[in-house]
Amino acid sequence: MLLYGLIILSVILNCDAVFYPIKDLNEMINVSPPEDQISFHLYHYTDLSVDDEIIINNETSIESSRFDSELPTKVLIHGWTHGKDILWVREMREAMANTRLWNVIVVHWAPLSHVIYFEARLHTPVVAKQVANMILTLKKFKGTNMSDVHIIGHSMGAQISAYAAFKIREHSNDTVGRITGLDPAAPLYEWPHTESLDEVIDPSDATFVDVIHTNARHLGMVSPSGHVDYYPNGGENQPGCAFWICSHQRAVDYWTSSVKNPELFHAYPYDSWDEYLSENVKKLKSYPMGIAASRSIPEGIYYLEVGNEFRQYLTSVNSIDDSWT
Ligand SMILES: [Ca+2]
Repeated sequence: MLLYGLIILSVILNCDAVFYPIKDLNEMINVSPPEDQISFHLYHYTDLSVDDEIIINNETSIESSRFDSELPTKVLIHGWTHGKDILWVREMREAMANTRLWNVIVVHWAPLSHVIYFEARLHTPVVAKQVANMILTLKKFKGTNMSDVHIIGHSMGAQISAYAAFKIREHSNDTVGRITGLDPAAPLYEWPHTESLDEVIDPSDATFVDVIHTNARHLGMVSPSGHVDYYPNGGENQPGCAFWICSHQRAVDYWTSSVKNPELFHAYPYDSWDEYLSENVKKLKSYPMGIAASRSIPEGIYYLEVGNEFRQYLTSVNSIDDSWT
């Protein structure tokens, strides 16, 4: 019954999942996925059409890459059914690499993410472990300071970010500088409820944890799970979206557009969305959402209205624009 329930869940969340091969439940739980199906790709503004693969414990792969040890490092992690070359990852990595401010490394775990949701969830600890190993490889060969590492993950990738940071601390006692959760996945993380937060994003995972909720209560977590939690348009449904998956994807659109214009989003620390809406002229001080957020922002929850102003910063809107007019 459990397996059938999980299959139905996968179908609800993504119709493509019905085409994935269904393995025996015992095989899913007991067989560890091969670690070589997770790879790491550095992108550099000098030529964004090619990447330099970073290989765990392989100094040559780093020395021959365009990794710059003088710059902080941003690590991007996709979620379920996605991979490094899906449109939103391409657009995000290019926007970030073009700033020339950071090393930009994309985690590619597509071979393990293109399975039913439950099986992908079982793969995430291995992905997180390898992300931690990759980051510790940078520390080992390039002296990367963990406080200069910022992991950005969408959906299941946000949860992997948190667990990778947990594994880094477990291994080296270092705390990662920042984690950004872009609508962190709720199914099998927030519901059903689990007591342990080891594999779930929370403020203990990094010096600064910021979270953007765009499909809260559905595909994304509703609970505040960072030092700073943003709920654009109330956090549950986004304008132009008729389906959950569209609102869920909006978090990456908002993030990438904030990279292009760090002053695009102004959020306010109201106690609720209704309170935000009730005050036409905002009396409270605003704070940035997106790339410009930092540990200096007072901890708490933030609300803001987002219309279609972000679209001008994207070559195409990655979400399913099912009702946008
Ligand atoms: Ca955690």
